[in-house]
Amino acid sequence: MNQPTEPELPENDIPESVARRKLIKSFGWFALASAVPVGVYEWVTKSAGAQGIKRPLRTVLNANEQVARTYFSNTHLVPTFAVEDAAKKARVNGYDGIKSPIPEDWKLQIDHPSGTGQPLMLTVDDIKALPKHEIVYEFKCIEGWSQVQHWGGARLSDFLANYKLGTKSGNGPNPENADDLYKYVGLETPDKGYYVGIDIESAMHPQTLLAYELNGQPITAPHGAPLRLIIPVKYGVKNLKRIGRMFFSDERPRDFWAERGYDYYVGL
Ligand SMILES: Nc1nc2c(c(=O)[nH]1)N[C@H]1C(S)=C(S)[C@@H](COP(=O)(O)O)O[C@H]1N2
Ligand SMILES: [Mo]
Repeated sequence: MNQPTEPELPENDIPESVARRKLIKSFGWFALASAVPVGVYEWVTKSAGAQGIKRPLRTVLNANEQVARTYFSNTHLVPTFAVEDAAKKARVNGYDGIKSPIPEDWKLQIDHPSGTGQPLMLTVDDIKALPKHEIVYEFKCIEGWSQVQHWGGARLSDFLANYKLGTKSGNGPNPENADDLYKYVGLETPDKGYYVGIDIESAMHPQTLLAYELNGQPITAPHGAPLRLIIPVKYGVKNLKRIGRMFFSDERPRDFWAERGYDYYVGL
């Protein structure tokens, strides 16, 4: 896509081989995806941290697992890879909303759906207190490149369950009452320079993460520190870096690339 000129940040692109580009162009993603073994649901069961969780949280998360399963069967999981298959240096792309330094007082702001009451203000440690999940998968950009990358963070669905978010009742997602969920999650950078809207089903997908780690290390600024969205069922554009604010709505939230002519859902 026609990106504006991007500032040179230290951790920039690894040049991609011409052959790979051609392969992608001629066969599409299917060729790439089918060439590799599929580790279905492995990341769910093998993720670190999920077991040693305190009981009340565990209960909430079990209920949440059911919500995710109501929406998605295993066949809808994206293929996963071995950690060794991940690129040692992940490619960087897109600096909208992250050109200025990370705000020193950064917090994740969650608006109350009702529009009343104080927003929730959370730290990265709050996110790290949730079970950690890791995923190694093929990150895909609509510009025509892809890369196997290794991300770590909390499931967005666990986050919503734990903080009772995303519902009209304020009760947290309930498998018996899927209508209670708002239709969309909106995300934007602290400076509002980049923003996306995500359908709630994709947000609740078990592979969707609030990510704070890349290759086992804290995410660097160009990759979206301190916290970004990793949503493997969507193309790169929806994987917003440096989340500042999150909100819920039945109306489609504004979306940076949708406003510039791309499909709103950009699902895989
Ligand atoms: N804040 C912000 N997030 C963003 C973008 C951006 O320009 N600004 N670009 C998107 C696009 S098009 C892609 S492909 C991915 C790239 O993520 P990466 O730089 O970690 O590879 O970030 C997405 N998230
Ligand atoms: Mo992208």
